[in-house]
Amino acid sequence: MNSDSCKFTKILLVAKTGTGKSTFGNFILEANKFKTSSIPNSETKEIESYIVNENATYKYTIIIDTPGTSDSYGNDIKNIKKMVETLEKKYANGIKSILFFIDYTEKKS
Ligand SMILES: Nc1nc2c(ncn2[C@@H]2O[C@H](COP(=O)(O)OP(=O)(O)O)[C@@H](O)[C@H]2O)c(=O)[nH]1
Ligand SMILES: [Mg+2]
Repeated sequence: MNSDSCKFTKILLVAKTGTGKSTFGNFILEANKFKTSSIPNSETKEIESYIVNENATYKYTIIIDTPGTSDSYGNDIKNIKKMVETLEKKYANGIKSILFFIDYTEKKS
């Protein structure tokens, strides 16, 4: 990876709602930018992104929080389609990394 691509690294956070995507984003940003929720609904409705180390000359990262999958309102397909469209439009030069979150404490039925 050259220094230019480092400068624009983007991390996409993907997971079921309530798994901690927004919390993790805030942790990395060291700021409460993403709204979090303790109740199991879908807090993140739109794709949101913020820049880490905004004032640094090199290696800033845009971290992107997405609407959850297994949405509590049953909007998965709609959300995913919208997410892909928005990613193509807004982040056309590519996402460098995707982080998938899994709640390993959740009971499997
Ligand atoms: N115990 C615990 N709770 C967490 C952790 N990360 C997030 N949470 C809580 O889980 C809930 C959902 O988190 P949120 O970031 O809104 O999830 P999102 O829907 O994936 O964006 C919130 O009440 C958080 O405080 C974690 O690592 N441990
Ligand atoms: Mg969220």
